[in-house]
Amino acid sequence: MRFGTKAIHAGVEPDPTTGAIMTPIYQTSTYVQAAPGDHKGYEYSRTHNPTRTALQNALAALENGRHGLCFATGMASIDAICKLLKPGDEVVSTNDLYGGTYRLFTKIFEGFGLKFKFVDMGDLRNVEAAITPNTKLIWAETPTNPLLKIIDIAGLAAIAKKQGCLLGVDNTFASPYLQNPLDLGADIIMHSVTKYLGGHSDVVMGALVVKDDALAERLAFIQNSSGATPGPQDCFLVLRGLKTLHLRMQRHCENGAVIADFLSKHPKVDRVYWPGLPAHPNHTVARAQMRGFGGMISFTLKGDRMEDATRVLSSTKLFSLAESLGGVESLLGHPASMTHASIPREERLRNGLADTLIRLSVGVEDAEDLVADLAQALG
Ligand code: P1T
Repeated sequence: MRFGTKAIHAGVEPDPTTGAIMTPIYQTSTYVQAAPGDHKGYEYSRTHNPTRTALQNALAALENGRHGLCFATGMASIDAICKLLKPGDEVVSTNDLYGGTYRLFTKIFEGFGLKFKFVDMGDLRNVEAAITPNTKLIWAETPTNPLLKIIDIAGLAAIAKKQGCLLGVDNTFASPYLQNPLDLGADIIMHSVTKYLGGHSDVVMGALVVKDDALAERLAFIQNSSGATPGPQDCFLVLRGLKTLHLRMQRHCENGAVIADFLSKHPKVDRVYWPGLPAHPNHTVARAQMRGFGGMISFTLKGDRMEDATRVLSSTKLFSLAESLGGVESLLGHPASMTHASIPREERLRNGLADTLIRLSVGVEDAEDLVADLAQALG
């Protein structure tokens, strides 16, 4: 099955009791048993829920995995991965990553004895240099949030295999439409489902997809034990969103290309970060491992003045100033004060995240209108 067909059909069967073509919202906490242990595969909705099962199967199919696991938020899914580890274990993570992930690693799990090293994964020698016998997980986001760096997943997988550790990839910015990390050798894919998979800015959710049965069993144990699972109504909304994932992503990519081109030529714009630009430092890797370049773009203004950035951030009419990304409507954000405020300023600056950086989540509106909006805000 090709991607668009899978987006519509994979994991979803007509409801066995009525034939309903759309998976019902099984709004129930528990399931009646005929005798102790005599049930239809469902006992309690923290552990299993039919609406969630359909979504988990759909996500596994879209990522070419065998098992999908949904969580209440993207952060809860990364939290579950960290719970695979034990005190003394080390994680080598990319240094450009979502601020909430950095916060979870440094403010929660360091306190439980895990050790995190943040390195620039643009050069894989930095990863090799950070590895010790205690390294149990390599954690990558690609494209990274918010600098849109592209990391060579197959190269990382070779390092992880040599070390005998897990490779986890946050595939939120790409979505399975643009890239499938399991096919490139990753062990775990993570998604903030909140973003492109949900696609309509009406759900907060996370997911993991894996191939390995034993790893899936351990993660399902953590999912059930820690209990950060999503409700059936949210699972239904994401099942509905998935049916147009391929159509939305096509338009996100087309609009992304138009806006990256517009910004690159604008006299007031300094740097444009979008992996589809031939001048992007990781463009070759992006071409090799992605099927398109997506709708996330960051940029800075000439002169690097905060008041200029603030004026742009406050002047758009179609791009709404808000956290999050991946919905049908265009958003713009200021990472330094919003999504990445939990990373200390010196560390942000060291990693190339300027105070004046503006991040766009380009939606699926008409590109001409989006360009006109940015033109008036920059003007
Ligand atoms: O918000 P939540 O569903 O818990 O997902 C966290 C998360 C994980 N990974 C990446 C790459 C993310 O971008 C996010 C959430 N990001 C934003 C809210 C944002 O605006 O960048």
